Order: sequence, then C-alpha cells, then structure tokens
Amino acid sequence: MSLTHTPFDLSLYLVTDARLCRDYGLERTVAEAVEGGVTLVQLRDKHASDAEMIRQAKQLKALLAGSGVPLIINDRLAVALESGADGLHVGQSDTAVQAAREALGDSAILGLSINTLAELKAAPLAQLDYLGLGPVFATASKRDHASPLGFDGLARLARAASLPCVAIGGLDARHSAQVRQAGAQGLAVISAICGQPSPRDAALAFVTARKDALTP
Ligand code: TZP
Ligand code: MG
Repeated sequence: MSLTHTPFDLSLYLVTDARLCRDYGLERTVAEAVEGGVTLVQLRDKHASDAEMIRQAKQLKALLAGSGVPLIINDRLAVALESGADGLHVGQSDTAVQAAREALGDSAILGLSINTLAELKAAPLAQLDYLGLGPVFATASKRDHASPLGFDGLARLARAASLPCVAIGGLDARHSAQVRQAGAQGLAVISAICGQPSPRDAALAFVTARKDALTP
C-alpha cells in the first residue's frame, strides 16, 4: 500500500516535555526550536488530560502553521483526531497501528517505537510512515525505558528496517554523525532541547553538527 501522507523530514525531531520546558514555556520552546532548525514536533505529555492536550496541540498547530513542520501526537489517538494534528506516534503497548491508521486515514503521519528485531518483524510496516528506534542510550526522560541499543544495536535495526527511521534516547548534537552512520535519517530528542537555556541555540547545534558531518 502506498500512503499519501503529509511530507515530513526526520532530521531533527523534537519530542516535548512540558515539565522540562516549564521555565521557558512549551510554546516558546517549540517556536524557538523550530527557528533553530527542528523539522518535526511531537507533543508528548504523560500527565495532562486529553482535553488539556487537545488545547496544547491546537496552540502548537497554530504556531507551526506555514512552517512546514508537522505536529505529531504521542500515544493518544483521540487527541490526534480532535486537534487537527498531522499524525500520531505509538509505542508497542499503545493503540494498535492498524486501528490508528483506520481512524486517522492515509494522509496522517504514523510512527511506531521499535526496540528489538522481533518488534520490527511484527510491525505492520505497510501501515506506517516511520519508525522510532531506541533508546540508543539510557535516559532519565522516559520511565521504564527498554534496554539501550547503543550504536551497534541501532545500526542492526536501521539496516533491517524498510522505512525511514529516527533514533531516540540520550542523544545530543555530538551524536549526529554516528546516528546517521548507523543508518537513521535523524535524531529525536527531549532534554537536548527542552529545558536548555536557549532551545534555539540547542537546535542550531544539531544543524551545525549535521552540516559538519556532510562537509568532506
Ligand atoms: N523513547 C525512548 S527514549 C525517550 C523516549 C520518549 C526519551 C528521550 O529523551 P532524551 O531526553 O532525548 O533522552
Ligand atoms: Mg507510548
């Protein structure tokens, strides 16, 4: 099946954490991070109600209008449907991919978290647009995360995957080249941008690292 989804670029994928963004504010963090070079934003909130998350998603959607940066919702299908977001990211124990695709339609961007080759084998890839591979390293940003893959584990999964992949977990700008060498299209980050003194400069550091890696 070929999906006619919204175009997206996994190069620098910001996953939000409202608590980490507290000093700066979620909207300002996202606005500055996009100025700095973030290419995709995922609204993730393990504490907010659906209603609160829908309100936040609508605000972020308005803020991102015209930027070409899509907004993806973590886990909550109802929020993705209600808020006009561009897509949904699900974990292994969230809404089933098939059900999410049916509810969201073909134009939505749909991503799935993968930590093992068995999960990759079992994934309904034809229903998906991208895979999140991780965690690459242990991280305090996700409770009870799966075992860290390291760059070797990341490369094994990225090589076996027939979809675009974004790496996640304990990453910062210094990891840009190794992540790409491992075969992932980009880096997904929370704490390397959220809660940083300047989210704009933090995002720019990834863009600079990428340029440096591409310059012979
Ligand atoms: N999934 C796997 S690791 C992770 C998620 C949501 C957290 C990534 O946060 P950080 O701060 O970039 O390590
Ligand atoms: Mg989840």
